[in-house]
Amino acid sequence: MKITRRQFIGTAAAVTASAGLFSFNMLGKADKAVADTESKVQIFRNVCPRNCYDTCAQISYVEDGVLKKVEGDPKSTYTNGKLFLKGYNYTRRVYSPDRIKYPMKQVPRGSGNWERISWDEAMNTIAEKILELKKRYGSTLPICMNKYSGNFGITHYGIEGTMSSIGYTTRAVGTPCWPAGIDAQTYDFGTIINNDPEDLANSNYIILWGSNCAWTGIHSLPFIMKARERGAKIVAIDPILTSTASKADLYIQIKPSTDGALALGMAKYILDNDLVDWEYATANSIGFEEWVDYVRKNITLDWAAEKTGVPKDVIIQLAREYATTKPAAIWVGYGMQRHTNGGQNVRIIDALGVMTGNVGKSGGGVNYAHLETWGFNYHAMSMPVPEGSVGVPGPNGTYSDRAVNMNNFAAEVQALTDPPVKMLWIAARNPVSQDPDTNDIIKMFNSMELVVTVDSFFNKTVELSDIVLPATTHFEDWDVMASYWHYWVGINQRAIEPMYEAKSDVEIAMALSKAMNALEPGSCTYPTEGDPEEWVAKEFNDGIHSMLGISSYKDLLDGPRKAKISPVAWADGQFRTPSGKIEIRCERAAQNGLPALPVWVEELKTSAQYPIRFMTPHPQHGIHSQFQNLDWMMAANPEPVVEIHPELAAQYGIGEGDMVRIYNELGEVKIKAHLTRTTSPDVIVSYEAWYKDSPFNVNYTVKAIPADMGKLATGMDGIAFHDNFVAIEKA
Ligand SMILES: Nc1nc2c(c(=O)[nH]1)N[C@H]1C(S)=C(S)[C@@H](COP(=O)(O)OP(=O)(O)OC[C@H]3O[C@@H](n4cnc5c(=O)[nH]c(N)nc54)[C@H](O)[C@@H]3O)O[C@H]1N2
Ligand SMILES: Nc1nc2c(c(=O)[nH]1)N[C@H]1C(S)=C(S)[C@@H](COP(=O)(O)OP(=O)(O)OC[C@H]3O[C@@H](n4cnc5c(=O)[nH]c(N)nc54)[C@H](O)[C@@H]3O)O[C@H]1N2
Ligand SMILES: [Mo]
Repeated sequence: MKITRRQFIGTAAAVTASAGLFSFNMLGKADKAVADTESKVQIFRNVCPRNCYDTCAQISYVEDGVLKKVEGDPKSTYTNGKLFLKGYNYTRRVYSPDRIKYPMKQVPRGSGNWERISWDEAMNTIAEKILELKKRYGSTLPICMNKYSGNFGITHYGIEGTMSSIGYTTRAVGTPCWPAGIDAQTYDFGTIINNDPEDLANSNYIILWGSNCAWTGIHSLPFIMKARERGAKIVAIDPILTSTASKADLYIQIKPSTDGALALGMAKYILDNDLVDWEYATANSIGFEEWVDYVRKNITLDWAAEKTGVPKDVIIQLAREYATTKPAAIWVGYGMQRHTNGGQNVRIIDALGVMTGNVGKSGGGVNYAHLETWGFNYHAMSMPVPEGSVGVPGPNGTYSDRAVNMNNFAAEVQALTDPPVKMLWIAARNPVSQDPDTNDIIKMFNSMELVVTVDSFFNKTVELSDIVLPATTHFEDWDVMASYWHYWVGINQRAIEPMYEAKSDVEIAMALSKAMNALEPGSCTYPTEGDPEEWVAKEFNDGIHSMLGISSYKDLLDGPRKAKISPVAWADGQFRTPSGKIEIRCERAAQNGLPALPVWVEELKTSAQYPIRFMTPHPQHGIHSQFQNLDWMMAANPEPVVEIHPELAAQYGIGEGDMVRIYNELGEVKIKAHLTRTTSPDVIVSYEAWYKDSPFNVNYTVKAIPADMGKLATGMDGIAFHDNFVAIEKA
């Protein structure tokens, strides 16, 4: 479809002009009335609920009940009136002809033979199946939920609540995003806390270490650039010369999974040249001298250069600059911990921050993520199980849910026999696109008696479902959003009525409860009625109110609020570890079978059969399987490619635009080659995404290899997405 410039800016420009009649801080019901009489344009507050660093604060413009335009809310100094590329596509998303409009059933599963059904029929079919499985197996454990990052709104934890309300169930537990890094920082500091990203502007030296924030967290870039304008140097360390790296002063192309070796080489130089902040390190940490002893005895710059592929003089330059330019900040991205030694590499980088006294400083920090603003009630989630429910037996006659690893979902579900999993409830999740080993995921789906998916689009997971339920977008729903990176919290107002027959996940839970209780009273504890706005009100508490300086959730209708907490992580030196200090030597790590110290752990290596590393990081035009399917995104980025270094391509006789077959023992991906020197000759790159009407899916070749950490804080280890080895040939 051809998109004209007029289509793109026409309505938006008109709406801006009329919206300019009233001020941004005059929101709320009265102001909507003003809007109605003067301009017919209503403005609402929204926040993007995607799993993303930026969690953009939005203002939406509605005319005659139609969402005309979405823009960044200038009241958030982080979003600062701008949106990410994806955010400007929301009108296309809300009104996409591809949206799921009604509950539908597909007979047989996978046939494409969809038939519209009523909400009553959908809910009754599902309720009957749940009750039948419960009777057959004596528990609701055969019902398995997989929910993750489609919508991170706080009321969307009502999806977990839906499951609790029917009994003990099987749950996909863990996270594919960040677990190894979370554990690394939990071992070292007691939890994850990053400096306010707006504080990056105060830095004099910034290392973007395995973070492609120009694509995945763009609103941090103005703060980084502000620092640069003041003279700060920006360094990017990445196996790929990314868009982020292209903006840096120094780009270091590192061999994947060797970041710990680079950091150890830097530490060795810093020690040998007496650049250590001994005062900070010895006062605030335990085990520092033991680690120093390890570095002195075991590490050489030649070894670090050989391991990492980074020339020795570059390691020296980086070490000297990082240790002598204060304050210096490191942003540890999630890409670099998606490896079998990823957590350990983060621990080594943490130690580098400690040895140079950069932790607890404005403009400094080893910044990864935080959850300091997430202290909501989780009311929608916290549902009791029905009386008499049976689950996995625990001590003293108690029961619990059954956990399967989200990062090894297909294999773990299929391995369960007592009782087996018979029904899937998938919501805010697209495992057929996003999980490793797509062929095994498909096999697992095919072994189910009933698959129910709640989504807004006919994606690959919906294709393998029996029943699909239409989900609202965040403009059609009430919710509240926090970020795992910046310090702002904002609200989602219902800006437009739910489209077609869409319902929010909480409304679906209420509808299911009604159906179940009608069939068998007491079988589901979820409330059967409730006003969407009230569900949001119930998530707030005094802690959140005082953190945000508000007296009610309604205050957020005036705009998002920034948490009144220190913008500098660990400034008070009160670490949340068992010892209260930074644990360079960490007993908890040792107890969990990991090295006690931040020492080098070997990376996973390619084999003779599969000699090429296939990296599949996060895309610019979408977020996982979302957005790339929309018309504007398809127009901007019509097809996927695999990026291959010309030297590697020459070895296989592959030219620009040739079709390439990428394969290993799990499966294959066929895709067009793009020759580029932005990657190295031993790494090929394709960005994970779902292109509508295309079979492209990188995960056909991706194995469920665990990362080294994650269990401590997230219940399951992370996944080494980037330790993925393949062979290639011209297709
Ligand atoms: N546009 C967009 N934004 C997103 C997302 C999206 O899909 N699209 N996803 C969101 C989510 S869920 C997440 S988890 C975050 C992830 O955000 P990022 O942390 O930026 O994650 P990735 O794209 O996985 O990886 C970042 C970089 O790490 C590099 N990398 C991989 N292995 C190594 C290594 O061994 N060493 C080093 N130094 N670098 C390495 C990759 O080449 C990549 O350029 O972004 C969020 N934001
Ligand atoms: N090869 C490879 N695979 C990866 C990664 C990688 O780097 N490489 N990254 C991994 C990472 S970090 C992540 S976070 C995962 C992401 O994996 P997922 O969590 O599965 O992410 P999405 O593709 O965003 O899919 C979420 C689905 O939720 C739907 N959705 C949106 N809003 C709502 C809502 O309100 N209600 C309901 N019910 N549904 C909604 C969307 O339409 C979409 O279909 O992918 C992982 N997979
Ligand atoms: Mo993620």
